[in-house]
Amino acid sequence: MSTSITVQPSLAIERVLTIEIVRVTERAAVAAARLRGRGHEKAADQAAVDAMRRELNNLPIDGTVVIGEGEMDEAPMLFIGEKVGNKSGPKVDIAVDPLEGTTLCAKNMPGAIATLAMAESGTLLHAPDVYMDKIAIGPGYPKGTIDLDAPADENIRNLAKAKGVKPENITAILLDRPRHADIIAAVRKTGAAVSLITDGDVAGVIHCAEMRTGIDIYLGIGGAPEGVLAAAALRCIGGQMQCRLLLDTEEKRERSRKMGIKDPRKKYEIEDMVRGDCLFAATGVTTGAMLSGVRFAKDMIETETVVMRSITGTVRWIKAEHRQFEKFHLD
Ligand code: VTB
Repeated sequence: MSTSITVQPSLAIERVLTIEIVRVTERAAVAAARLRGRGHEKAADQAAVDAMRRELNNLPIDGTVVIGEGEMDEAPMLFIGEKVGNKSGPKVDIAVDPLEGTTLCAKNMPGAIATLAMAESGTLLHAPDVYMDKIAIGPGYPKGTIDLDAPADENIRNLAKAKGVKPENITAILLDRPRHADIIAAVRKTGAAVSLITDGDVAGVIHCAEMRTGIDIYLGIGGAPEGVLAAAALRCIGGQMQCRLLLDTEEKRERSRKMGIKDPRKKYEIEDMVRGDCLFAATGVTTGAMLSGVRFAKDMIETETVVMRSITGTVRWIKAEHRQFEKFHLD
């Protein structure tokens, strides 16, 4: 009788990629971090894009960017549809946000990250760069605890009930935008607390699944690409999320039709946005609630990355000390 374990080749490759993608977000984060606090959003973003693209092209994958920096004609690097990788591995979809929180980086404020998600080919939602209405909570609650179409106060009360606490013990996180005034008022009326962020709602959604952040629920409107990235993270660590694209003009509906969106009013669950197994990685650029930012020492660069894998639900927090930092200087 054989005791050997058969590992499906595709899974073995994917496991290796877990570590490979850490290098990709690390490089992007270091490149952006060099431009922290310089007031140049575009320059920091471009540095992150260039570094991420270079590293992606070294990976043993046959990858296609499905969420990227824009359409081919407007973004020369990591555009939607761009092929990345050295083609020696599996066909994968890739969602990237080389610098999530460009303003946070330019102003050296907390919470800028370099992030990407990778999934089996054909399984990531091709979300256009439009707004998306989102609601998310962490793992451990019965399905149906939240509903994107229910009023915010009802969601807060249902979540409190499911958690076994009073609404006063619930904290909601939202982007600090005038468009959220009504939701914020409704949440506060229940007695719950509101935590406001200026940017960076990929991390905002993930905070709901991290006990130590004290965040229970994400509410409000953010970017659709960021929504798919956050859904990939929740697919790995658990939680519930519902989203709807905000396609309020014919131009946006047409653009999304071209990207394969059939029903413009569809309410997406995590499994609709990330239809297969996935990996998610994020490296801190500036220090935030989730990750430490890049630290430049005299002869070392330190990074912190979180990397997740949906097949096993494993979450790794990787603190790296980079000593061959002349390589990074070349970026
Ligand atoms: C969010 C946030 C991003 O865009 O998606 C937000 O995660 C939504 O757009 O970091 P508005 O800024 O227009 O509200 C960012 O803030 C990036 O601009």
